[in-house]
Amino acid sequence: MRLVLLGAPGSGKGTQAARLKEHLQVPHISTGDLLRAEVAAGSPLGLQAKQVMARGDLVSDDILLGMLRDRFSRDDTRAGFILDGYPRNLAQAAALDKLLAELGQAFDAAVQLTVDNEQIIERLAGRAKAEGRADDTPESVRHRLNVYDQQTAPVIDFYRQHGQLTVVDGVGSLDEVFTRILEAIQPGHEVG
Ligand code: B4P
Repeated sequence: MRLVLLGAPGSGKGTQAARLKEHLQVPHISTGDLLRAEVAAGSPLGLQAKQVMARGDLVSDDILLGMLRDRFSRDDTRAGFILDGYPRNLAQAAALDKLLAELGQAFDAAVQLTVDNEQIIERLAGRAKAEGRADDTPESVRHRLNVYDQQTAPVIDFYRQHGQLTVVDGVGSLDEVFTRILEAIQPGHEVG
């Protein structure tokens, strides 16, 4: 199974991807996690990304594509993947299509998790308390939501127009949302 998870910051992409990974037995590729690992390692790329991420802006398309290319060069992605956090703008959507075509692959579904902004702000305030992530400050969250509306929402429209979009209600318990995603991507299959 090859899945692309879409949705605003705090919509539950990372949370659900971790569960889907176990269920589908395919790797979870989170561009946010890849970037945070670079920041934690203090690599040149991480140093470049750190401030951009803390502000809630998007890191450059070139850096992201390089990271993604590198990750997809590993054998474990051949059987499938859950891509979380990419693409975040139309240029990245085009780059993903090109990369997958080069690899002779195509994704099965782009799943959008929908959650209203009020609930997103509440969730990320909760994570700020629990984890202290630099980009979960109220100011950065507001900015990330604007960036999402301006740059990522067009990606959703693009996949919708191409008949590749599956919309899933992201509000509810973790189990409820997980079940909805499985029903959407594997209609008729037992969730178990
Ligand atoms: P990401 O790591 O992708 O962060 P995110 O959008 O906040 O989503 P995340 O997956 O972590 O959170 P989730 O919704 O699961 O990106 C961080 C930054 O990295 C970006 O701002 C950007 O700077 C950079 N970046 C990443 N990808 C990039 C790209 N392609 N191009 C350029 N830059 C890029 O969970 C949020 C919270 O909600 C959690 O606390 C969770 O416990 C809670 N939650 C989840 N589901 C819930 C539910 N059903 N009910 C209640 N709470 C729930």
